Amino acid sequence: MADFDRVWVNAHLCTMANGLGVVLAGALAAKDGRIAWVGPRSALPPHDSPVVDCGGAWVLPGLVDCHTHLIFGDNRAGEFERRLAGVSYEQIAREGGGILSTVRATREASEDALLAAALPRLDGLLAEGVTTVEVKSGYGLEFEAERRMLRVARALGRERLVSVVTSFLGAHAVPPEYKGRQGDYAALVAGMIAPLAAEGLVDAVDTFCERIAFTPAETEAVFEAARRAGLPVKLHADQLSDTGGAALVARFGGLSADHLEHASAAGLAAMAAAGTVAVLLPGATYFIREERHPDIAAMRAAGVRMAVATDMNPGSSPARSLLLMLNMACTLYRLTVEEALLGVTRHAAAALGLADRGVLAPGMRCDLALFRIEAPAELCYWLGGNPCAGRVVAGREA
Ligand code: DI6
Ligand code: FE
Repeated sequence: MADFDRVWVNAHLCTMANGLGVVLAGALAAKDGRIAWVGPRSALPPHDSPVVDCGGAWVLPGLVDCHTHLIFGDNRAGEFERRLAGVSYEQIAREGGGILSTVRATREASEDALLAAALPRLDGLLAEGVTTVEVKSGYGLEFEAERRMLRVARALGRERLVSVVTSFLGAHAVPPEYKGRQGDYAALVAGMIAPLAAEGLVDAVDTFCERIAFTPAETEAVFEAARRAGLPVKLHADQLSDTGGAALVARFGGLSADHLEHASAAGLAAMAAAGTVAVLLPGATYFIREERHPDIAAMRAAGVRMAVATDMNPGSSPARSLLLMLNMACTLYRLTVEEALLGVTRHAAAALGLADRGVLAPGMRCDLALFRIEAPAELCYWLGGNPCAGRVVAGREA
């Protein structure tokens, strides 16, 4: 008699084990928070464990949003109106608006206020079946404010049934007090990493390598500090121009390169060789009306794994729905349904360096998302609406 804690039956499975890895009329069993058995219900071993009837729902691995800035003060709806009047995202940034206006609002906010503002944004993702979310700092741009953001990120993981993975993004923009001294600020950011890591606040280090942000040399200085602290790196890379970001993060064996609208084929090939995941952020392409799209054909040809995320932030991608990003990844970037769903499960987990989730297989975390749909394609098809019928996190029903 098999010894399970709980068994889910009457479900169609997207195991994501080999492409979608569909198992019709499937079953899945958990033990100690891990998947103990998965397959066709007809082959389920005898057991006397509690059973959950999924009512014909489709079950995927819990969704992973691998790129968010969901902790921030205020919002930038006013800036949105200015851009509707023709002012560019870059122009606003050069005027000291953009990221820096969110920095001012974030620095003024208390930890409690930041947490209270972030919770409903997180709850919207959880309601869609997200069980792991990456949360970046990057709106503090000074030690205590960056630390406060990372503490709030950790608090989110205590307040909700979700895994929170943090990325330190001190090198997101140059704060006003360092205007004209960008290199000094990059050195300050590099010096923040060890003390923040010593407090257990940092899982990875990210940087915005771009002509309106940090140079490749400054990015390397931050990455060297991450390496000394034993932390993996990832990069906002080649979003508005080709700065060689994709090849740079690949050279550091980085977890991911994110955005990539302007990444070269050589940069993408370097990513493939390094196993660096491409994180596609169609919400940003759409919202700032970037005409250039990431070179999906080159990613496919090079064998780069592709993830899809919200990039939830108040400036370039106020996207609060990971499911809508699935549609945008297919509609804007022409990803297939299989590529898009891998992008929010298995490949998104890889972009966070997590090998214990994103696939329904024995030994993996029992993180599940249940959907009332007739076929997996519906998750990429609908614009709006939420077919999520439930979540399971480490074998616990959320
Ligand atoms: N690239 C982006 O699109 C966001 N950060 C980054 O490095 C923008 C963040 C913001 O505008 O607040
Ligand atoms: Fe981002």
